Amino acid sequence: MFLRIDHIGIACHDLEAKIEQFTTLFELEVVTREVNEEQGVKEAMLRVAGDSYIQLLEPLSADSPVGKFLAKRGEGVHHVAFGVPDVTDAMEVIGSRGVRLLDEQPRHGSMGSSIAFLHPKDVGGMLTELVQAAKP
Ligand code: V0V
Ligand code: CO
Repeated sequence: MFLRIDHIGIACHDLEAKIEQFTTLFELEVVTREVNEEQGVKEAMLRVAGDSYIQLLEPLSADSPVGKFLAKRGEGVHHVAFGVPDVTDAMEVIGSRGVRLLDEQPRHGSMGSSIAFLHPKDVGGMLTELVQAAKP
């Protein structure tokens, strides 16, 4: 069902400072920087290898998902995203197995992808994202 770990999302207070730290420390390349109003984030994708990334996330507001997470838990791993061939198919199959979907339909994600989230309480406490990459 999964093609790869697409990205690990890390919540932070200051995106530019975290980019500076990660690029220096791990010699990672910044592939994109985007603002996603719907998800309430300013984010950057740093390539680890192939199609696997670290996604650094700064909230646009305190009442966004990442803003609430930071207030409650502080900086750290916010979600894990898996690549899937077809996000709608994956949502249907996983949903039919009793996992709560946080999105009724796919949403716009980083780099033109289509994404959907699964409830962390149904997946071992891990907020899980499904990612269908944009067509090349
Ligand atoms: C909350 N909980 C988490 C969690 N956030 N557990 C693990 N990882 C997280 N990130 C736990 C929380 O501690 C509660 O457990 C329980 O889930 C319910 O949380 P809550 O605080 O009552 O509810 P909210 O309002 O904070 O909502 C949490 C959810 C929300 C996960 C439902 O954040 C959401 O819908 N997220 C999906 C969208 C999102 O995260 N977008 C930002 C990334 P206890 O304390 O009751 O035991 S955008 C992105 O990745 C993009 C654009 C991309 O990849 O392209
Ligand atoms: Co993500």
